[in-house]
Amino acid sequence: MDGNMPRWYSVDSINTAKRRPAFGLWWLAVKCTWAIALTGFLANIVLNMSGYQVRLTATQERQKCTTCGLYDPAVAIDAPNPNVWAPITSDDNTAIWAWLHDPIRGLNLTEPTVAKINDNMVYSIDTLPPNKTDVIFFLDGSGPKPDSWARVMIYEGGKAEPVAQEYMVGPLPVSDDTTIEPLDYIYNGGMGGSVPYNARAIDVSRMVVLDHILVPVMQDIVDITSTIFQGAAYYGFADTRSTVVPNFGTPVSFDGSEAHVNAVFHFPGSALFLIPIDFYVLIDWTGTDYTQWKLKGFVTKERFFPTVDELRKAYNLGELKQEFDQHKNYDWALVKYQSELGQRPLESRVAPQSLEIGGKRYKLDPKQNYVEYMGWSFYATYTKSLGLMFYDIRFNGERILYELSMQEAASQYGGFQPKAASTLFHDTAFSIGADVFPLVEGFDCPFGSTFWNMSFYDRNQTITHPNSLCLFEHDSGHPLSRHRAETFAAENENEWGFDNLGVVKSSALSVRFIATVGNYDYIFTYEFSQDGAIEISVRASGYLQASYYYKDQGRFGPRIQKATQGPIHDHIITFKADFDILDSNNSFEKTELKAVQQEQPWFPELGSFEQLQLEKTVLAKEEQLNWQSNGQTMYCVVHKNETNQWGEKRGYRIVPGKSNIHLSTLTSPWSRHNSAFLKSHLAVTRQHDTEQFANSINNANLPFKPQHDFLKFFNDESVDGEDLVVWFNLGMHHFTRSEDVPVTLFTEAVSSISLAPQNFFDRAQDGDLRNRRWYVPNKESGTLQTEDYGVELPNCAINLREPEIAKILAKE
Ligand SMILES: *[C@@H]1O[C@H](CO)[C@@H](O)[C@H](O)[C@H]1NC(C)=O
Ligand SMILES: *[C@@H]1O[C@H](CO)[C@@H](O)[C@H](O)[C@H]1NC(C)=O
Ligand SMILES: *[C@@H]1O[C@H](CO)[C@@H](O)[C@H](O)[C@H]1NC(C)=O
Ligand SMILES: *[C@@H]1O[C@H](CO)[C@@H](O)[C@H](O)[C@H]1NC(C)=O
Ligand SMILES: *[C@@H]1O[C@H](CO)[C@@H](O)[C@H](O)[C@H]1NC(C)=O
Ligand SMILES: *[C@@H]1O[C@H](CO)[C@@H](O)[C@H](O)[C@H]1NC(C)=O
Ligand SMILES: [Cu+2]
Repeated sequence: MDGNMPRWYSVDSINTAKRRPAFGLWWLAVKCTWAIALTGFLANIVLNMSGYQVRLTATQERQKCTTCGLYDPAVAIDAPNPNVWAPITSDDNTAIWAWLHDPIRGLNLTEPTVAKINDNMVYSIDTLPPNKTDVIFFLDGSGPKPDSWARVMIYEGGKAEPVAQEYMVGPLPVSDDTTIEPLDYIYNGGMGGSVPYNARAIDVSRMVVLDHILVPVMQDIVDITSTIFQGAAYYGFADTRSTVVPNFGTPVSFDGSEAHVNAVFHFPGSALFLIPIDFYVLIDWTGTDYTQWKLKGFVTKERFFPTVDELRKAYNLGELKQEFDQHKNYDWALVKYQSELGQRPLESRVAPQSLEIGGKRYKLDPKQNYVEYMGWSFYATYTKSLGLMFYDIRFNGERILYELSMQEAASQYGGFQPKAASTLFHDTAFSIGADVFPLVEGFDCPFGSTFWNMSFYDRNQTITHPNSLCLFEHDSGHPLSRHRAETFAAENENEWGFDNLGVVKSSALSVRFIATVGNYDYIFTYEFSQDGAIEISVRASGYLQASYYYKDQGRFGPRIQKATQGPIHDHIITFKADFDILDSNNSFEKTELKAVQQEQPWFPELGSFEQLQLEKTVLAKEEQLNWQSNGQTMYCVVHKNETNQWGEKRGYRIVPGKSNIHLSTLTSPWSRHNSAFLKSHLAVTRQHDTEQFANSINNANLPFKPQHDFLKFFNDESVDGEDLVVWFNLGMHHFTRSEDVPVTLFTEAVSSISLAPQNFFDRAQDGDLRNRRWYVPNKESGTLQTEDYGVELPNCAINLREPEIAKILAKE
């Protein structure tokens, strides 16, 4: 029978159909075992068992045994356009490196491996996305392919007034036409692409030079630290006599005119974040002359000691004795099986899996990072600072989003001590996009997922992170839709007691990566559903940036180990959704569900009574918005005048999911003016090529005088019938708990949001899916008819393969 035709059969044949796969699976299981030993021996086997005849050839046999289709590669396609957002190539990077270092450029660069802080050196090379204005013309066929450009950060420590200066270099590939100019247009803080050197993003070399002051200070008091803190001694970052490791947060400056650092010490090793000691050193490291750097003081036992003398005096008086010893071993803090915790019944069986047993149902152009799936199409790319980004997201060829990208992953901590109290991380400053590593097949992503590499550049070297991005289609865990219909018509009454039953399978394509930024593992998942919705979720696992435990500081978080407190903190992850519902003539509709007093003439006895009613307003100007309490306002991006078949404006709704929050602190000095994008649930702005990013990687150290100020986006421009960008925040108020030990659990540390069609289509996007069942009683025969629409249930064995991580890592 033609697979496209509905297939009808009776209850009897359903039962048969049910038994057959069961038998088939048993048979194949046996065959697969044999196949290993007897390959080639199995031609034309004819088996007759329980009245069923099974005839398979050896080839069919092996296919079914080994793959079930789940390891088959996705169908290859050619993207309709080149990926104009693609990362700059490895060759481009090497050429840019050589070009910049050519003395002709006059940049006076020193190799980073030997550069001192008062030299000029290239700090990073990343991709500068093309302007949307240019790309739209190209996609519409009315403009040329936009040029490719790089953004280059140069630390100019050798200048009289040292700065970190960002440049744009292009067009690429490098040629005689290639130019270098300050990258100013994406920043609105008044200093363009240049920030004071004190505020430059922290890199390892800056931490190493900190030793110029930290080591003498710590050597001076080694008798104190080793006595008070279980042998703690610090002789330098790379000195094997060191028994503790310094750790510090950002910001390290307020406005670039000074630089400071608040270091805390931890016992070393992979779980160091959970085993801090109660010892802090505050340092002023303003400028590039480290002989001028100064000790600001020490903190321990909730007391501040501005000088070594004062610390020593308290020590001699016996006032520094610690109540709790910190763990020095950390076996208990590792993410491995802890046999002393016992075993749960049946847990040694393999866990359920989501597997693409029918073969992959998405198509890929891996060269262009282009994807098609169930009506969806989009391009993917990534940058070192922001990670994965999506462009030109369409459904059935109609554009919904021009861009969907993460803009910042921030966290801010609390505590009565100098480290937690002063920490606001902007993780893009730590190249969150490049903190990606091979995913574990079967655990991070399902067995049989498609894995892509991501590559970044360190100087003129290409660092490839193999298998650091995965794509997979998975079961949604619930049907997409279903209904069991009562008869509701006398003539249709039947002995089955219902009229019909329909149920539709739900699945989605997820694109996922994990960024391990020091202590934390963030898992980002973008899920494209068959109904036209996109869900974006972020989960966090990994170690807390824990604090030392103080008995009287319960207000900053619970005790989670003998000498460790889980400090309260917020995680806020900002996203950009540049909607183009069909084109760029869009509006932002707020639909409020109001309880109103109404009279209706047919209920005279009620007089005025309370009723539900929609109150629709169109956002006139750029604005930062919060979710209304009780979810009573719906936010939609709609086309200004295109309507669906029913005359309703076509649009997409922004549907809050789990933990849609904003930063709790609104005036904290550490996040004063550089974090406005963290401080509302949502924001709507007019798209500008000059407002491409919510943040800048140098902003973290400029809370009082930002390089880029998101608040300045809101300058009363109309957003009605314009090209709109919606910025939204995911996040977690991390109410730390004992269960954050050893690491935070993805199940609870999760935030999500959906973008879902709202009158975009004329009806639900489930009618054309054949992975469904339809049951109808047949009145004449009295049987229940089943329709399966010809989608065959696979009759194959599943041989899962152990992930070959060692092999993947060896290549790295
Ligand atoms: C080049 O930089 C070095 C420091 O790395 C500095 O001493 C020198 O004066 C600079 N040369 C010029 C021409 O600026
Ligand atoms: C983007 O547009 C701005 C003007 O708004 C221009 O200065 C800049 O060079 C353009 N960037 C690229 C990569 O073409
Ligand atoms: C990278 O740069 C170093 C020093 O500048 C040079 O020795 C090396 O050959 C370069 N490597 C490549 C791949 O260009
Ligand atoms: C991914 O990276 C690995 C290791 O560097 C390499 O062997 C493989 O060819 C890469 N895959 C693609 C598609 O580039
Ligand atoms: C957007 O649509 C409105 C309503 O039809 C129309 O008046 C306006 O010209 C359109 N704007 C653009 C930029 O196409
Ligand atoms: C929407 O407005 C644009 C610009 O005025 C016009 O070209 C288009 O035909 C309009 N569409 C509808 C359905 O009215
Ligand atoms: Cu957290």
